[in-house]
Parts: sequence; C-alpha cells; structure tokens
Amino acid sequence: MKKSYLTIITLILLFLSISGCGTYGQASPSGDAGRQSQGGDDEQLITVGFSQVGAESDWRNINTDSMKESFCPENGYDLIYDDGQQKQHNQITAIRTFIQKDVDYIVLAPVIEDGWDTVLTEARDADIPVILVDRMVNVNDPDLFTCWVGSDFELEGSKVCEWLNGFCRANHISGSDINIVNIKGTEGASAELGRSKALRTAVNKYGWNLLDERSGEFTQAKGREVMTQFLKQHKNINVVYSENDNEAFGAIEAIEAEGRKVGSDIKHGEIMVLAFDGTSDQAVEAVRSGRITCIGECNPLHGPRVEKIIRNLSEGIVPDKYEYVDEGIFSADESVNSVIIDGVSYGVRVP
Ligand code: GZL
Repeated sequence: MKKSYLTIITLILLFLSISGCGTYGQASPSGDAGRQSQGGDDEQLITVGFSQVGAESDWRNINTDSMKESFCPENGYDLIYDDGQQKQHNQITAIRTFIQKDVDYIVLAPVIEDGWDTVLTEARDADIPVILVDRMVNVNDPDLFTCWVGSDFELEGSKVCEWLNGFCRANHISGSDINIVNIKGTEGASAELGRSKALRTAVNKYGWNLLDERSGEFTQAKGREVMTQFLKQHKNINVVYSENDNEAFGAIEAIEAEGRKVGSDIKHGEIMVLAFDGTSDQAVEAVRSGRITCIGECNPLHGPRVEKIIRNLSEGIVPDKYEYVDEGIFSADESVNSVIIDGVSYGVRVP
C-alpha cells in the first residue's frame, strides 16, 4: 500500500515540475509554440495564442509589450506568443500550432492581407475565435474572424499629405515643385496599402511629382538602402514619404551620408522627411528637432483593447466588428495648425 502512495506522489511532483515554467511561451520561428504559464491552476486561465508580425520596428516592439502586459497570468491569461519574423508561413504554422493546442482564442496581427482563408477556416472549424489586431486580412468570408482593432491607415496617410499641402500653401510652394519619393512599408500590408493609396491620391490632387516608390519593409536598414538608391537615381528629391519612423531614420542616415541636410527648408536644398508611428523617444526627438518634419501618429497600444474584447467575449458580450483607434499629427513646424479631411479637423501638435 505504502509503495503505491509513494509512486502516486512521485508522479504528481514529476507532472508539476514539467508543466509550470516561465510566463510567455516564446514559440520558435517555425511556429512550434510552447504553452507556458507560472504554474498554478492553468485550468482557470484563458489561453490565448498570439501570432505577431515580427520585431521589425519600434512600433512593433511596443505593440508586443502592450499585448504581453495585458495577457499575463495575473489578468487571468496563459499567453502563447509567436514571432512570425515578418513571414506569413511562420504565422500560418503558429496558428496551426495554436489549433493543435486547442487555445481558447487566437489573436493575429497579419503581416500581409492576402493568403489567410485556409488557415482561418481551420480555426473556425476548430471553433476557436480569431481576433485581428493592427493590420487587416483580405478574406472571402468576413465571418472567418470575430473582430478587428487597429488604425485607419489611409486616413493616417491623408493627414500627412494634407499637412504637406498646407505647408506648401503657407510657404508659397507650388505643388509642381514637390519632388517626392515613397519608402513603402511591407508590400501588401494594410499599413502600406493605406498609406501608399493616400499618397497617390494627393499626388494626383495637388500635382506633386512622385519620382519613385520602393519597399523599405518597415526597417531602418532597408530604409537606408532604398534612400541611397533613390539619391543615386534622382537628383531633385525634396520630400521623402517614409511609411514608418524606422525607415525614416534609415533615410536620414542615407541623406546625411550624401552630404545633404534634412529639414523643412526645401527652397534652399533641404530634404523634408515625413513618417508614420511617432512611438519612440527617437521619433519624438526627431520631430522636436525638425529632422523629421511631420509624423502621422500610429497607436501601438492595442493590448488593453484586445484584452477587453476577449474578456467581453468570454462573458458572452459581442464586440464591434471593427474598432478604429484615434490618432493625431505631430510636427514642430508652425506652418500648419490643423488639417481637415472629410469635414473633420485634426489638430497638429508637437509630441
Ligand atoms: C501599423 C503597423 C506598422 C507600423 C510599422 O499599424 O502595422 O508596422 O507603422 C510596423 O512601424 O512595422
């Protein structure tokens, strides 16, 4: 009798030593996500599989931190986190891992919009709700995801473009004198699609010269590489539209390496840098110093919003299908105080 008790106790202790370690499952890039929590009564925790785009930018890292802080055991969650390293196949693998682990919810920040119908159908067949955060998916059936929370990227782009138009009017610069290049984000990402569409609309509306467009993949290194190529190919660039701050930092490195100056005095040879996000101290300082003339704010703090959605869902409360976050415009140049888009006024402020 005594021997069997010892055996049972040994097996229980062995099980507990295996199951409780760490807080967040950092899945391998292959998407082999591992569920980890601080031990304790995992049965009470809501399990969430989060497939993140990657770690390509300051915005992304702040977004990841916001999600991890919200989905912690203290708040009642067992988070399985996967870094997709900006590759869709990693994210698809991670989602399939989450399905195998039968998580309660899947949160997806999709690197690009296309290519999700099959894996999201698998999630629905497994009866696991999918919440989209940040970027959007382009699927045949919108019921493949429960809801989405993020930014209106075309509006972000329109705000920056209207700011540039206001700057030209205030400084008596003709639209035909604007020679602009676009360092695009990741091709096919919602943020790239929206911000690029807004630029093309403004180019046609205000007669700017769009000299070139190329993807900087939302990274500083690629932004510098692309800007270096632009400077070699185009000698009359006076405005750079960077689809995030990190690309802008890279563009500034390239511009200064060529002996040029960044700033708003484009009449006297400076190159104006425009960007998006405004989330890092470096970006804030760049705006205050005028090295980046204008930034369209992009809010990364989605953790609390997504956590509230999942909390509500777990209590039977149906969320709105689409939830947009409010965002502003940052600049230290006093030429433009506000812009009006579709009858709505957006103030410009120093961050
Ligand atoms: C925007 C987000 C973009 C940021 C970039 O919501 O998807 O991706 O603007 C990030 O910094 O890489």
